[in-house]
Amino acid sequence: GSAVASVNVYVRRSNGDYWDTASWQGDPQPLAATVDAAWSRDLGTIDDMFADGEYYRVYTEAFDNAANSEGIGLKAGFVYDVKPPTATITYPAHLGYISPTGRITGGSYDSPNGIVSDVYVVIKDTGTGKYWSVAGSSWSDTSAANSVISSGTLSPGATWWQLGATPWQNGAFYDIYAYAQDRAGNYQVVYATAADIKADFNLPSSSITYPINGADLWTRLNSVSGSASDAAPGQLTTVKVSYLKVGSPDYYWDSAAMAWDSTTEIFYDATIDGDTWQAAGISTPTWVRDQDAGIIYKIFAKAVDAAGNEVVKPGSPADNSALIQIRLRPPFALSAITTPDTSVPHWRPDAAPALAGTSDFASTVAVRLVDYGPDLTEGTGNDDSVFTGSGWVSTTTEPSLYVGVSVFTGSYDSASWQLSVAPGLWNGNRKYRVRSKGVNESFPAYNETPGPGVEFIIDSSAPAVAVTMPDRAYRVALSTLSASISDVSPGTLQTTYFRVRNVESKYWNWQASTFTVLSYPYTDLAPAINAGIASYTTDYFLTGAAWEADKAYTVEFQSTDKAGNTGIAGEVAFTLDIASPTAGIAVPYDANGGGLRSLGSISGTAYDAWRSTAVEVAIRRLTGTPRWFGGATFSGTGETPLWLDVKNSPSFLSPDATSWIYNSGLEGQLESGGR
Ligand SMILES: [Ca+2]
Ligand SMILES: [Ca+2]
Ligand SMILES: [Ca+2]
Ligand SMILES: [Ca+2]
Repeated sequence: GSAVASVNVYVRRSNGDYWDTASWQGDPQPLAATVDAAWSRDLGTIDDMFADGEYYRVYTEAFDNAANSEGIGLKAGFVYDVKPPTATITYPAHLGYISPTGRITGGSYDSPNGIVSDVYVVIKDTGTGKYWSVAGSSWSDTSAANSVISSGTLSPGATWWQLGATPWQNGAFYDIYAYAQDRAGNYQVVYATAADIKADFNLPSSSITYPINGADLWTRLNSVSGSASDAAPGQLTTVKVSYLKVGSPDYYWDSAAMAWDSTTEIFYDATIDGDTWQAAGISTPTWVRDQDAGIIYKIFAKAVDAAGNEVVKPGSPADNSALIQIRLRPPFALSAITTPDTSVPHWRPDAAPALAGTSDFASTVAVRLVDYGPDLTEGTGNDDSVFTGSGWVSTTTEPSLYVGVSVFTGSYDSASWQLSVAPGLWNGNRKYRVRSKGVNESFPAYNETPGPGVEFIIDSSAPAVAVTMPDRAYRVALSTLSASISDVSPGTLQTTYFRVRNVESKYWNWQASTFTVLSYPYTDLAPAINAGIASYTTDYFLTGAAWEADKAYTVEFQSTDKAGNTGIAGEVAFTLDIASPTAGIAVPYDANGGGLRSLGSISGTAYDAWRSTAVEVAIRRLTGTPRWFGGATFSGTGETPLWLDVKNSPSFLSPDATSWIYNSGLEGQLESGGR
């Protein structure tokens, strides 16, 4: 073809707009280039004509002298990048530690569509003030920026990097800086810094102190503990523990599977406290210990320091080392009783709970339940009996009988049990002892030796109670409430009270000192109990201030024993008869003052607001020396009447003493003409 005569240049941004030397336009904008050996075109100098990170394309169209076009072709593309990239240091940590083989590692980033081209790392020994030069493989007085491209790795996406150099000296301190460069040549201005990095080449140490190496254990093993440390300036960070069950083959404990099934070693973090550590709970395995000869386990506790140095696993177990070996045998079965508790509870036979407890390392639990017999004393009287599950037999016949529990739930490692006794099988008013024995049915040699057990009482009868004061329906005073009270041994009284109710159904309230509505505990009058007598008094009773004349009251009394049996006394009503009764004489009646020819009896009436209980008469002869009739003769001298009770036969007193007749040999003692 012929020579190029002219060239048009097109500059297009990512949204399809074209640059016209002053602004972006939607339509193609041919910009005529200067054509020489090469072409060129000034695009104008407008601020912000390019956006950071945006991709631009350059097209050209050339024409020859005949104005033939070669067509528009994409000739170039570029990212306009004016923002610096960034790098960060992820290892070693700021103020942290580095191990002998530790390599400085970090991340890098440039805002799209920029790309990080390299990361430079400066390593300063703060003790000597010198800088490490990877290229020179030496420490120098001048700062050296070491390229990860030259010596290290930059990931394909330029987002991760690592410097290959490890110029560390044990015990030295370093400051490390890193900065990134992008492909447009922009540099990170503010360097990433990891300062005061301590080089720690010294391995930490750890040892297992419990259990001790070579231990042969029948007991539970809930935790492993030991000590660990790291020499300054190093710092202990973790203690990792692995567990190996020796067998054919050996397996490591795998807590994810909750099984001894791993052929690779798996570590669990212990809890560190100063120079000691403990592995417990989730960080300890579920020990298998189902062989009489025991099972061998190896435990390795590996301390790790902040620089990542780790304890090297010893070749064989040794005392006070990081690797021990122990033998775990089946533990002795163990049981406990939770019901009854140790307070010697009292239960009613119909309300007695099931005997209950727990067990460890037991396939079941057996129980010995002994009734002390009527003498209420264990081991005496030849009257003790032991529960068979359906009844009772003499302990002499069955000196070591244990019965199986009725409920056993849980596992060999941890279970709960119950023994239910039907209410009708209990012997009432007796004292009992229950003992439990954890049983390992596979290895009876590991059965529990039972402990002393726990006592309790079955109380089948309510307290016997009866009100003894007030003792009759009418009283001129009531200073004290009394009742008889008893409970059959070994029952024990627990809550006993009187209540006094008035006709308005209100109760004597010891706090308010008046009658109120029922108000616990103030209307319960707790008596003193002594030798089977319950008595209660208060100043208001003693003075009578509590009582209103001629009013009726009812006394209630009850007592509940420790087992909850309640005895309720019959209610006793009484009336305070404080006003005096009146009595009238109907016979003798000397209507005209002329005297009487005979007087076989004296009779009359009596009246009281409430019922009277007695009438007494006194008869005095006024002629001669005045004398009172004594029942047989006029024998009483002096002024004090001789009162004669009308009730004495052959006299007559009506019910409620409203009418009466005194007839007791008076006739023969009356003198004619006498008065
Ligand atoms: Ca950039
Ligand atoms: Ca160390
Ligand atoms: Ca006994
Ligand atoms: Ca009782």
